[in-house]
Amino acid sequence: MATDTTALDHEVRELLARLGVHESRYTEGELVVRSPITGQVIAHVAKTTESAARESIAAARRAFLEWRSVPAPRRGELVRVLGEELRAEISTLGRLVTIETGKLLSEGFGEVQEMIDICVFAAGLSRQLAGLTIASERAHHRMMETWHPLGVVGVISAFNFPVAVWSWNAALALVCGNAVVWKPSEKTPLTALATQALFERAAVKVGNVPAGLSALLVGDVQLGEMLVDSAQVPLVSATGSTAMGRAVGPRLAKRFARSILELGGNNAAIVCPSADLDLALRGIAFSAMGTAGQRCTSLRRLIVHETIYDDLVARLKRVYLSVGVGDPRDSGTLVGPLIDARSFTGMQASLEEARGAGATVTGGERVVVEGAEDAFYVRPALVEIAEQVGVVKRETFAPILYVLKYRELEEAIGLQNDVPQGLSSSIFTLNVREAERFLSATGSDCGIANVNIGTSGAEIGGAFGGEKETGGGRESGSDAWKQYMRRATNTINYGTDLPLAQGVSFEIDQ
Ligand code: UN1
Repeated sequence: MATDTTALDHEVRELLARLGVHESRYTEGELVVRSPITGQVIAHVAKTTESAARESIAAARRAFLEWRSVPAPRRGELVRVLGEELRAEISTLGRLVTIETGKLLSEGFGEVQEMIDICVFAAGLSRQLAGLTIASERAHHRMMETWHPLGVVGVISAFNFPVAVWSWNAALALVCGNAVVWKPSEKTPLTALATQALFERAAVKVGNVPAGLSALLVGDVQLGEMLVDSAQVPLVSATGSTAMGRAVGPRLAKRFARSILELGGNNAAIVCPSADLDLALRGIAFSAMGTAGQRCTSLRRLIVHETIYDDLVARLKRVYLSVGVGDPRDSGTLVGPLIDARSFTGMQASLEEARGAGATVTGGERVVVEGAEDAFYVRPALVEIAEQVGVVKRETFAPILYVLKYRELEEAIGLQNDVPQGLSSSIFTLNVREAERFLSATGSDCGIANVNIGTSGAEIGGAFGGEKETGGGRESGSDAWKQYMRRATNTINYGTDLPLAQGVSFEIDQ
């Protein structure tokens, strides 16, 4: 397999120009951007200075003060038009996602589709930001909840979903009446610049959108820290490693700011004796090898019943040894590159540790792609291991699938839950008792629990996030929007008396 390196930076220029990003933004800066497809430099992006970042946050605050008074359905119109802009550019932005992250083209397009989906959801939601009316214990009184805009929402996103995660937060935050300041991963500033340009295009089309309502901070960790520490930012939504969350969470808590944390996952699937193995195999393959194992929802542990273990593992090995590894733009490829050298080293270290614990490893070695010698392609690794030792309990952001054997469902659920993370999980079974047990209070302890599908590839309609070291945050669908608003409880007296709650008496002479 050969990859044409010369065409890549040329194509990046064309895509960015079409998406409305001015050349000076990506040719003259000090932030060096590489494509994991070839490892070659594709852009030099200007970093946001600290004073410019401060000004962006202040401008977002000013924009919020106007935006909060715009009726929510009109705010929804901006998000609807943003969705249209994304739809018009799905192949352009999708391709740029592929070039910048190394994910397959269908996944690059899928990521933009996920942005469109959340825009549609949020536009509808803009007419349904509804609060409860609650029965009052007092005569001629009414109680209700009103949801008000919150302020400037900070978004810190990771390289692997460089734009979709922003959109989950931004689409909701904007219809809820907030401004958004975004610090994307320093590995993926180009797709962020393009998304910001599309936002600006939508804002011009809609008209009367306050300047600075959505802003981008490009650069290092210090810029994210400015969001975390700014008194003008009441909520920060941060996606990344558990280590990042450990740094960010307490700093936000210290100033009583809100956080939505989406941190590490260590997702498992249980395969029961009754499972449809053809279906399970496809579900496992996509979740474990898709996006080269670089989703927070990637399948990392497989817990297989002893009676089907040999059959399933033999079939999985064939898939692992034959799956197409290479340029994600090629139609024969299912596994693209790792994001960088560090990721490769981390993967090899975990495999070494597993071998030391007696594991049998299939795959996992570097794959050299002609013309892409500076890139890091690997054959995905299937690791048979007897016990859930330390390395299995850690998240390695690479395509490693640990396979464990079980006898009783109880034991399988125990293994599934016995890790510090709690994002996604699934069970493959045709037995309704097993499925329902897995979904019950004594089953999976994760934020996402599926039956007969893999752990990754969630739709936007549900709340997305997980428990324990995954951070507890929920983004995207369901009622996640409530986190982007502040709740006021209102009690209204439309009578002529003033009865006090709980029967309290307080009579004054008048
Ligand atoms: C992530 O990896 O950070 O459920 C997000 C999924 C995608 C989102 C993943 N819809 O796999």
